[in-house]
Amino acid sequence: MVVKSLGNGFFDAAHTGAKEAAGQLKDVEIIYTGPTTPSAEGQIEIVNSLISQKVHAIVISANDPNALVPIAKKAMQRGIKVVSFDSGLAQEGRLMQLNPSNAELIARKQLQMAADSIGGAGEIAILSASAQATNQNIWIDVMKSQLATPEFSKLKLVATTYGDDQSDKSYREAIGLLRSYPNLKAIIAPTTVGIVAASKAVVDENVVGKVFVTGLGLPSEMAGHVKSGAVKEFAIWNPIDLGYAATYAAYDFVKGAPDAKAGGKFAAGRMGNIAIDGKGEAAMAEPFTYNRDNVDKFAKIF
Ligand code: RAM
Repeated sequence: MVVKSLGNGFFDAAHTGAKEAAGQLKDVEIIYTGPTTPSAEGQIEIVNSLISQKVHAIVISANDPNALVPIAKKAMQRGIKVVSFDSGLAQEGRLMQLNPSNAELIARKQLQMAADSIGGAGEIAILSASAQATNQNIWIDVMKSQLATPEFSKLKLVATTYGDDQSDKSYREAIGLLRSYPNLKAIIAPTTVGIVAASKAVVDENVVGKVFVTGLGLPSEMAGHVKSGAVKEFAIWNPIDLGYAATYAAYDFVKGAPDAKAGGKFAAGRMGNIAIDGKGEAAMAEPFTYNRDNVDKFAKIF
């Protein structure tokens, strides 16, 4: 399992799910790895060494949809089954991409939460992960097209910045947004690292109640910020289930399961069968919303 970067609680939770799957499948050993910062170069080096180690499968959340394709192809030529999850590889670089949910739903949910937090109108900014991240860029594109629809026409996107899924850089970017845009009303951070940093910035700049943060976060990392008032609500899918299902998908490819192909399905243990569409993509459940009423309960899980 190659993740965007180490030290990210989201991927630690995915790793927990991968280990659960390995425990059930018995003949699976998980090597959990990733670069220290989310770069394609770092992942290329890691994939190269996994090819030398002759692993059977690589389950990767990619820092760039295209830059990793040549190395992923090299792995597949050597018989290694490459499955991307969370942040996808371009179609030619993998056998399957496991999306947490549908991009449309994820994007709309975040705009809806932002709109609800600020009474439907005002300036908003996006604080994303790294600039090449496949998943965040897809969601941002959908958010931008949704902003043109009547439902969200009173939200004005004034800036999109990148904190690289690093706490310190994300924090600095959030402070920059707050100072550059005095009329800013909401920051949408479609990243679990960014949403924590943006919430802290809102508290430190004394703008709780004036600027609201929302986006995708882990209940365990966000409970305090819901209480501080920096965040009214945020969303996420279950990252444990995502790592679990991705591991099961890779297993079916390694074992040559006849349905493990575009247009087929894979068996995801306790999650049942998951369909793979014609482009080799599969999607899991809808993102779930967290607020003051339920955040503490889920904070114990992920
Ligand atoms: C961060 C990563 C990950 C993304 C979540 C929501 O942890 O960028 O790829 O899916 O946020």
